[in-house]
Amino acid sequence: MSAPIISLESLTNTTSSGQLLTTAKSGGCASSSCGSSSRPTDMDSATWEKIKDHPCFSEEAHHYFARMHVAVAPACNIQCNYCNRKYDCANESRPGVVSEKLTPDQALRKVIAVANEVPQLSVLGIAGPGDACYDWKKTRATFERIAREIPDIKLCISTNGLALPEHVDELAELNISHVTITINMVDPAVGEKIYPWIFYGHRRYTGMEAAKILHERQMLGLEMLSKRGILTKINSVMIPGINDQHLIEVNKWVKERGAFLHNVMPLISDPAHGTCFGQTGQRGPTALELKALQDRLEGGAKLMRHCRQCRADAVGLLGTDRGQEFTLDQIPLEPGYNSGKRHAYREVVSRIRDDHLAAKNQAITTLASVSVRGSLHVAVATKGGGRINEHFGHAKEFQVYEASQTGIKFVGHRKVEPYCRGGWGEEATLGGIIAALEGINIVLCAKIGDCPQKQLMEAGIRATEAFGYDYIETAISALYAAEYGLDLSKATA
Ligand code: CLF
Ligand code: SF4
Repeated sequence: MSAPIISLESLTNTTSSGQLLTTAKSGGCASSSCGSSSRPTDMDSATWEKIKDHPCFSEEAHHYFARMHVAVAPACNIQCNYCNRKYDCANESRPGVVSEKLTPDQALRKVIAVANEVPQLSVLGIAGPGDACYDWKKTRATFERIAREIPDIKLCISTNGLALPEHVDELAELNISHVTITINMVDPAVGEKIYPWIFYGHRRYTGMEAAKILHERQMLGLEMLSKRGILTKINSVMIPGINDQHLIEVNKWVKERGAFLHNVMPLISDPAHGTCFGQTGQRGPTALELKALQDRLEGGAKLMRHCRQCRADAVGLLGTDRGQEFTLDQIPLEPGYNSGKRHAYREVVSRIRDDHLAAKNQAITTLASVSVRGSLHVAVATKGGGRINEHFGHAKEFQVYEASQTGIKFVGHRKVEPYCRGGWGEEATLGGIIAALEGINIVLCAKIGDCPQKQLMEAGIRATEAFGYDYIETAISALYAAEYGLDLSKATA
């Protein structure tokens, strides 16, 4: 049973911490277990404490919490064939994007300004725009300043791994709790097709020799982090014909060395980005190819499927980017940190989360009671909070879930151009949305007009607003039961 509705919008658009708390109280809570842990049963409490408010390391947390990146580290020590240095590091960022570079002091100013305005903020990451471990002095200075000012923010770093081993002790000292290493290969013969050169120990290396050094440093860095209990995520760029099959091997290696998550990201290759792969016509994988590989990797290192390949200066919930609201020219020169909004928001979320967990458990019971085995692919328009709370026409992405008798799994997202522009539906855009929704059975949204609904139906995709503002799992389990029929003897057992 869903709680009375507390929309994410009502939580984040209020202007004061007092209003946030009032919203929470007036919304009420259907769960009798407010404040209890919504920790998954298969996870120890120490790990849960580390990931429960990290939007990248926990799929569940990404419905509630936001990250921000500060682009303080422009230098890089390797060359990837999918990177053009005019743009941000493509290992942890959307290719073809240029971020506003900051000094550590400017970064601190920006983080304070964001923390005062974005209550969901829980993680500060440094993901370039070059390599954060190679450009270490600026990275370190930034982390130090921010930890002093906002001690409860989680610190996160992303690196290609070459300069990682020499900084692991400092990372531990600085209390950096989450590290991402991009590992695209464990065989230098594959590596030399991805990395033309590296710069290491004051020397430039090329070919197999370069790939071998990079591989050894990546493995060493990963092992050192695991030994110190720092959570690691491995990013791998899936490059069809070069490392797509090989990533199965990569998954095994990183699991054996203690990686917490493996995030396989699609290569985004565009001749206009001026990268080597863009110019040679190397293609990226389709959404279905990516999903097929991710499905093959199930059972190995745990997979991350909710990555949005964000910018090196991204701000906000994954899937939205408020970075443009916080450029240096728009933020106060000396903002004082006020923790009120962030703390009030956390209190609200801990209440909602318990209720959401109860709804999920109810959904699992419903699924298990269905008489016929089947599957359902559902695309959801959401603004966060785990609810169906976005209009079809406003959605910039749809979250995709796969339902079966055994549960409901988040399997990815599909980015789209919003259908609605200035109050009118764009016919041309609808064609693109229908193509992006390939393989989807049902679309769930808070509102949809007759016209797009009809055209989706003609393309074999049902769309409904009947579950608007419900929890995603509640709606999907009800649809699944309607589709495949409830076994009443099990349902009442
Ligand atoms: Fe940033 Fe990366 Fe930390 Fe997250 S992003 S440094 S782990 S806080 Fe997240 Fe963005 Fe994907 Fe990265 S969605 S690109 S995985
Ligand atoms: Fe570009 Fe990042 Fe590769 Fe460096 S590590 S070459 S910045 S993609």
